[in-house]
Amino acid sequence: MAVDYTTRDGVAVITLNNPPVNGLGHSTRTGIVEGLGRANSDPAVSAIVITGAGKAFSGGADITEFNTPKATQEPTLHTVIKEVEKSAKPVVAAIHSVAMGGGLELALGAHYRIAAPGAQIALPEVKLGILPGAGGTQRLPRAIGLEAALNMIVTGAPVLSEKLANSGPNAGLFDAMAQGDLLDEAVAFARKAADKQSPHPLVRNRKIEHPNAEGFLQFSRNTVAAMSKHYPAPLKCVDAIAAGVKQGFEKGLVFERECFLELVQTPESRALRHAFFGERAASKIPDVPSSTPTREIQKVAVIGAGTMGGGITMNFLNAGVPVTLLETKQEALDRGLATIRKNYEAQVKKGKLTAEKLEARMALLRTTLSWDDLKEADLIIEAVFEELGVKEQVFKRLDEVAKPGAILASNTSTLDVDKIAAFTKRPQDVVGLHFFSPANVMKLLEVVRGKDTAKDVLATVMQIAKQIRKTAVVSGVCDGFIGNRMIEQYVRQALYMLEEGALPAQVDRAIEKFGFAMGPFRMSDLAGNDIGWAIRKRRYQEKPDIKYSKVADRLCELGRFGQKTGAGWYDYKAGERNALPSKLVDDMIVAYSKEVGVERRKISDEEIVERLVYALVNEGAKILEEGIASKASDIDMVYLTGYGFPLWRGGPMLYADTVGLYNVARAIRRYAQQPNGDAWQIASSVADLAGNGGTFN
Ligand code: T1G
Repeated sequence: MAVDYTTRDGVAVITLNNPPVNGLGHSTRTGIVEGLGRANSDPAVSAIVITGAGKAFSGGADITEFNTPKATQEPTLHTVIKEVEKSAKPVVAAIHSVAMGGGLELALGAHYRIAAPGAQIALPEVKLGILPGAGGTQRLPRAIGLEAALNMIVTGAPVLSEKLANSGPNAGLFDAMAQGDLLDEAVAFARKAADKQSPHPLVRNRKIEHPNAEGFLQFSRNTVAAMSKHYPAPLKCVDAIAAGVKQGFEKGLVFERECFLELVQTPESRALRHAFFGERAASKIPDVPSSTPTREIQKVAVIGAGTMGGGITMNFLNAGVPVTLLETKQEALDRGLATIRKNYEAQVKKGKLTAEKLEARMALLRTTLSWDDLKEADLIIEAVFEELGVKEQVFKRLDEVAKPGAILASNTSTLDVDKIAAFTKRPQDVVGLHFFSPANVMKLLEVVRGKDTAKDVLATVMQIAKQIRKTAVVSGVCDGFIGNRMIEQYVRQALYMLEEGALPAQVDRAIEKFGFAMGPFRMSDLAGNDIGWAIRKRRYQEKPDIKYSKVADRLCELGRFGQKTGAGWYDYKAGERNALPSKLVDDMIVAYSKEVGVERRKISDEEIVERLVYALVNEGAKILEEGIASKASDIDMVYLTGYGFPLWRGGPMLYADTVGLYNVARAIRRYAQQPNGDAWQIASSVADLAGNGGTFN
């Protein structure tokens, strides 16, 4: 049973014991109800304490049970909370560390609550695309007041327990804050409560005090509607709270339940839950057990103080890890240092960083021109010029200088990590750490595992990634790893569609309406069209048999590299960044179609979205088949955190599951019959899953 029961000084102590976060799964819920029954029928017991073992009071309902029979199997959380409220003997919730979601709702059903300071208190359901489904929208406003409760529920943001003690118009959430041992104080509190006359106080009986509830709720509805365009849950939170204010507790509870059942089925909620678990699953590498010992990383060195090297350095400084930054020339070092300082100063200006924190971070940074200063480093990351010869020099030098056991990482985005590892006598210590620009902002980190990369190296870099707050996804060695290999097919389709009849602004508008942060052409103008040009030229050499549209080369031959040259696929006014459709480019595209003899036709937005997104899905499926990625959710995490794929759609692979692989396969087969159809070699797993009704996730 996921609950322990003991008695102490005539007080029953019910301890939730369902690691890792005391999720309120069916066995935990059953244990609580049985504990309450036992306590109430034991004459030697005068009061009851509910508390949590381990690192949380409770992290809420067990999300893994959602949309399974267990989620609604009695005793449901509603039943548990009703049993708590009905208990003749006073129930005290003793909260430490974390009380979230259903965990907080359980505590709201208790007669009294006592908390240790520093506990994270939240109703984060909205972040999973649902809303508190066990009375949170009805009890929390009665505990801490309408405005504070609505804010917590709509944002899902945690609040520290000490901020919720006896405060606000409704006497606050906690009856006491523990000064010493939480359980001792909770038992003592419970014994005193037992002396009080029953019935013991219930949050549900409190009134919601507000001078103008209707006006506040209307204002909230307008504000929330404006900021939650693609997500239905936040507005439902407001509606459920409003129902309780207007129609009373019981009716509010019924309405909350209806909203919950509606939201938990939505694709948005499925996507958000998928991302929640996908983020955590990414750090688990199938053949690297979580018990794998990790190497101590105290000192980091970065080679190259350019845009990437500087951004990478900042990640470690932000996590309090000292960095030695190596360059070949003093002016490059000075420039890099100045850029890092400027980035921090911008944060200070925005109030996101204090001046003293800025200096503390800069104090962790040492710069040097001498390779000898790297010999103490535990982890060395090179971010030098993206050319194999340059990497060879760097890794040969590192092999001489770095101490045994140092992890040698390359920030390469396109080169073969196995080739780089082979430049050293210690390939087992070499790994790819592919940061995404700007490296101090983008959450995604592709960890590229060479064939010789040691398991403890992988375990170590996954741990470091968590420390620097990155979403790390392990990729095998292939051209472009996971993200760039897929985006290449996406761009290929985008260029073909220009040739066949579309124009840049239409393609971008269609995919941005689908939800991408930026379409392929605006993105290319931002990153620099010359970057793709260089990669294509290499590709033409390496894979002469693969056909590409040359329309992008025509653009580059005009020197139109994008924002950095003031013109690319779009025109840009001097010093401005908004993309203006360019007649010159559109005419060039039309002329190009004629040159290659392609009859231009009207291409629908639907076709644009299908060809761009299914190009990702199809390549992602091949990446899974080849074992480059170990799970579909890893591919989704790459696209959600590194490529601006809309979070409410859960990533390309989950989106394909949602559309249905049967339909994805049909569309791919249709496009394979069209001009440029040779790009559509359907992945065998897509064909198989389409045939047997399977899904990626
Ligand atoms: N259900 C199932 N598993 C959970 C879980 C949950 N609620 N919360 C965490 N886990 C797993 C997680 O997947 C990971 O698993 C491990 O616990 C450690 O998590 C009726 C319906 C609680 C602040 O949204 O915010 O209640 O990878 O790495 O950094 O109204 O987990 O080890 O196998 O995040 O210390 C509402 C979600 C649920 C809270 C702890 N509750 N969890 O953070 O550890 S819906 C939430 C968190 C609900 C009611 C509704 C965090 C945490 P694994 P972790 P952490």
